Amino acid sequence: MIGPKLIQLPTLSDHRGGLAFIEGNTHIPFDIKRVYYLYDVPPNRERGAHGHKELEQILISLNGSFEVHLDNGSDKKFFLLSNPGIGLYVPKMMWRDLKYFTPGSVCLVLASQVYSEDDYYRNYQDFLNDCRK
Ligand code: T46
Repeated sequence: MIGPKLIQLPTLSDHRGGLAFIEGNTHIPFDIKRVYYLYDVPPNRERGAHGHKELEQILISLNGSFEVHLDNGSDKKFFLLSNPGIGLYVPKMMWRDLKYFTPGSVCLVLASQVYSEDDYYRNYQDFLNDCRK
């Protein structure tokens, strides 16, 4: 199974500023079926606290920074995202907690599936049980 990893996205920069672009199945390992973003996260608030059965995602900090804590049921890793030219690939079967959002930060998410509540583990023990199957 491919683990979580940082992906350097193509970026162009000149005197007018920066531009980054992403093509599904070229720069990231899936077709993009959904895009959403997290913003206006109040200080000390956390997002996530769930896992996904099939969903794969790329998380990008468009502004500010935040931490993404990942847990596959046996190993834990965390990533500080602060660069709009870098995406974090999060594979399926990964519990995630997003925390320490700085004021004004924006988290862009590219997802491999449309939204489905059936794909979520909202209970950590259920997630662990399925990881160990
Ligand atoms: C993830 C992190 C990074 C929808 O109706 N459609 C959507 O596409 C999404 C993402 C959410 N929702 C609904 C489901 C809930 O009623 O919006 C509500 C809040 O969702 P949730 O509490 O899951 O939001 P986060 O920020 O904790 O988690 C989200 C994603 O759900 C999750 O897949 O990896 O962002």
